[in-house]
Amino acid sequence: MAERIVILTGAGLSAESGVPTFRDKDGVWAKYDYRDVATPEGFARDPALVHAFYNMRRRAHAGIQPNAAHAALARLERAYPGEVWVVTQNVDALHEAAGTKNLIHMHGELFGALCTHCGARFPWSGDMSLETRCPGCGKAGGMRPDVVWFGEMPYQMERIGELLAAADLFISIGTSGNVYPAAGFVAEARAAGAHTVELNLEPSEGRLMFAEAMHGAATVIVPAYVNRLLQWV
Ligand code: BV8
Repeated sequence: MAERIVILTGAGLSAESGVPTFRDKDGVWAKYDYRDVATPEGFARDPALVHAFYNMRRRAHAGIQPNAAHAALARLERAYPGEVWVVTQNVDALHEAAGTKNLIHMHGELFGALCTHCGARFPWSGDMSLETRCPGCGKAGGMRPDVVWFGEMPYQMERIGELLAAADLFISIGTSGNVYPAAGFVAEARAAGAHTVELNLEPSEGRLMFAEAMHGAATVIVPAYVNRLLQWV
């Protein structure tokens, strides 16, 4: 029986909650060039466009709910005798809403704000603009979404490395395996001797790295896999 389970999640986990993925045919990057809205250079070039992009996403996320896959992962954490950790690339708040506690947002959080003047962070659910004043230092012109853009270092990488080095089971769910360093976690888990499983709508870029795979919609295959894990406890 696995002692520590580390689960990497991506946009495919939230797709059935109505959150668009990034690289599917009608995904986010089909409508926006990531260099304009998800890089520090894009933010420096046109902050109003980037604020509009994230304001639109915050509003679109306001009414969404976690789905059966998020619920199954929260149930696994509650019922499994070993440690269960979720490392998500997603910036939505659906894992928290489903009850997951051991959670790392490696790409930051849509409902978080960061002041580039004073470094303070705040929960943020409304719109943001260049005129927005920092609740901490009071200055305008420095507030940004607390998300990790391309070329920026993802959060808690040291902690994630520790979790992967001690993982017995690594499960990757709903991610295309395009974005690093997240796409490299399966290799780290394998090197640590973990069993590696991919649960995804279709085989990902990293398909050959996984010892086991189940393909289908997350709301079907994730609860099924969690039931399999819990039947042995
Ligand atoms: C870093 C922001 C180094 C928040 C995101 C050249 C220049 C610059 C950088 C690079 C470069 N070449 C490589 C890099 C590194 C770069 C990278 O990997 N680029 C790729 C594109 C080649 N990575 C970075 O820049 C990272 N930082 O490397 O820093 C560094 C070192 C030292 C010091 C400083 C820095 C930072 C990467 C983070 C970028 N931020 N988002 C936001 O606005 O959301 S990335 C974005 O992609 C999201 O976070 C998303 O989560 C992530 C990954 O995408 P997926 O989640 O996999 O989503 P995708 O649509 O791709 O796939 C969905 C999958 O679900 C599909 O497989 C689909 O089949 C499946 N699916 C769909 N529906 C369902 C389903 N599965 C199940 N059920 C369903 N219903």
